[in-house]
Amino acid sequence: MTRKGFIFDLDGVIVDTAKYHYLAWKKLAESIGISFTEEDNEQLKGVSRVRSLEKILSWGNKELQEDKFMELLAVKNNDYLEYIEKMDESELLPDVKRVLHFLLDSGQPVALGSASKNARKILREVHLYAAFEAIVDGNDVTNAKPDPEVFLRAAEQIGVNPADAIVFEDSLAGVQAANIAGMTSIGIGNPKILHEADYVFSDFTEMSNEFLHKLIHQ
Ligand code: B16
Ligand code: MG
Repeated sequence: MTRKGFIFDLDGVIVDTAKYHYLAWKKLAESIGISFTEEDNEQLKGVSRVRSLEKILSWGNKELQEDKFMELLAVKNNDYLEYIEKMDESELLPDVKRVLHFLLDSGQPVALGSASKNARKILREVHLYAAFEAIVDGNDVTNAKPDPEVFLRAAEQIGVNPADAIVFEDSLAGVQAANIAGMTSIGIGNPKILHEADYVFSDFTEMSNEFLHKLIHQ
């Protein structure tokens, strides 16, 4: 048995912030005459803020000057921040705490690997900041998922080889990043979207402690 390490994505795995990203992107897209649906939002999950705006503009066949682009990024983030200012522990997704505490009680190193630049703020608001031995977020990486950089850095910081790292992810881009890194990928969400993952659970309530025990000891 080798030493394992567990890496959690944030948005969509620990907290359901996707709905807030959706509302903020929809408002922004529509303000510049681009329609934006929940299906569009699905394609932005795990995708960095800059890349998300680039995608929205390409869907609307629009190009912007650099300063306008930066202004819109700030507008979107300010709207998003207004939603997440009010977050508290009640917005943790079901059984996140059980899974996290099972791993911590079993002595497993646990890290966060998120594309979000707001990750540290959100973790503090839901009182989970101290649970993570390492936090790697959108401020620390230059390459967005599906590039494996965020997970490789997280594994390095908790001292585990990529092959011994297990990633929980809700986005296809994130599952692909974990796979490219050579890690075990566990999709949390829709199996149709996350079919490239090694395992998929609709949410953590479906994941037993026995399954976690097997991952630790395999
Ligand atoms: P921010 P994750 C990602 O977080 C979100 O899934 C994605 O929708 C968002 O655009 C990205 O963070 C950047 O977030 O604007 O807060 O920097 O799922 O990788 O935890
Ligand atoms: Mg996510």
